[in-house]
Amino acid sequence: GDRSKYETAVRAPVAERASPDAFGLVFHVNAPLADFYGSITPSSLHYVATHRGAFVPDIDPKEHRLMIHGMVDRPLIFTMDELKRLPFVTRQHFVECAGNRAKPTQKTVQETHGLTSNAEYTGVLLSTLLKECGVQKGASWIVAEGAEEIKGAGSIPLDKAMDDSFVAYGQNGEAIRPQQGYPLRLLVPGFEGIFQIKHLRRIKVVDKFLMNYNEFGHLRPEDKELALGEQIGPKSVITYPSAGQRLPGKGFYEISGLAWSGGGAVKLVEVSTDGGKKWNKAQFKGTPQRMAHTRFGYGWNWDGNETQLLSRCTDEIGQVQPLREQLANYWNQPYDATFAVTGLDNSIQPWTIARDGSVTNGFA
Ligand SMILES: Nc1nc2c(c(=O)[nH]1)N[C@H]1C(S)=C(S)[C@@H](COP(=O)(O)O)O[C@H]1N2
Ligand SMILES: [Mo]
Repeated sequence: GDRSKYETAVRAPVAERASPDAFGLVFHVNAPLADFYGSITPSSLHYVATHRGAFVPDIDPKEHRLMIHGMVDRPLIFTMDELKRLPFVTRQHFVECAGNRAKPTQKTVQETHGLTSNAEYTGVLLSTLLKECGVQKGASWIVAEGAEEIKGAGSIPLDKAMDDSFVAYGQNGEAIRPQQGYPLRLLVPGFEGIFQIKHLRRIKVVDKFLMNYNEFGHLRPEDKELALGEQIGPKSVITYPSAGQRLPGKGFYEISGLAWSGGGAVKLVEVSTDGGKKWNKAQFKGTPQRMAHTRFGYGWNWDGNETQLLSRCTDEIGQVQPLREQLANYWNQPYDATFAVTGLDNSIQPWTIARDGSVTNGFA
């Protein structure tokens, strides 16, 4: 059934562009992270991102095909029914757009971090399909393509395709919804959102990195560096309390938030309630999954004074979420209010708590 009429959380278009616009095009739409419990994003509230405002295609699953060709011994075309006969996996993964970055002007966690969501997906490992086709010696990359007029093709290293990538037809227990790629989407766990190709219809196996639609921001000198640059770094954000909310008074609050990393499972989340002087170990609510959001909590007694709340994620390969100052330092830029993060922004988000309990963006 429908949710209670008292529950009003909705997705909201990014500030830069109305959605749908005058032509009915849907651009990037943020998920209301502050209204989520646990770690699964309900499908109806999953963020949506499209290439240049692509229309969501109306695809009849009976007509849909996935073609695998290129450097393979047996090029194959799969129907949806054929895919569903094969061994499947069910795994939780996050998707995050490279455009998910906090700016000083943003007023809620939906605006600062709403271009990520997490769901349980069901589908067939790409390795199962690729082995069926017989990948030829010398192959090193795949190109994957969606079915809309803007195909959004992307190059993915063959090692990643053979490791944990899969083609998903299920999301949160039902068929993937049209905005998320019905009837079939590619999941490349931990890579930035643009590689999670929706409405997947074609995979070509090739022997070098190829320039595609998706590669406009990924020109790097060397294959390995290029592939690693597409992996989301360790990241976390406190969703309660977060900007736009107001604490009714001093006393106990369980701080709650989400942590994730493209490098694997979250190993540690620390919370600071004094602007970063002391870091305290947060508690996981459930077992952290690889490349998936993990819900964390930390019990806090607010004394009623002004302070800042921060969270910091460390993943299983030892990567630590940086402060914005550290990112500026890394990119050799001065750190001030005008600093905009180069590349993917996984910096620590500060929330300022005022004496009246109001919570605001610490970058403001
Ligand atoms: N076919 C297709 N795949 C696509 C896109 C698209 O517009 N078309 N958008 C990409 C972008 S930019 C992102 S961030 C993710 C967003 O996934 P979501 O809309 O399910 O959140 O899908 C990627 N895959
Ligand atoms: Mo994106």
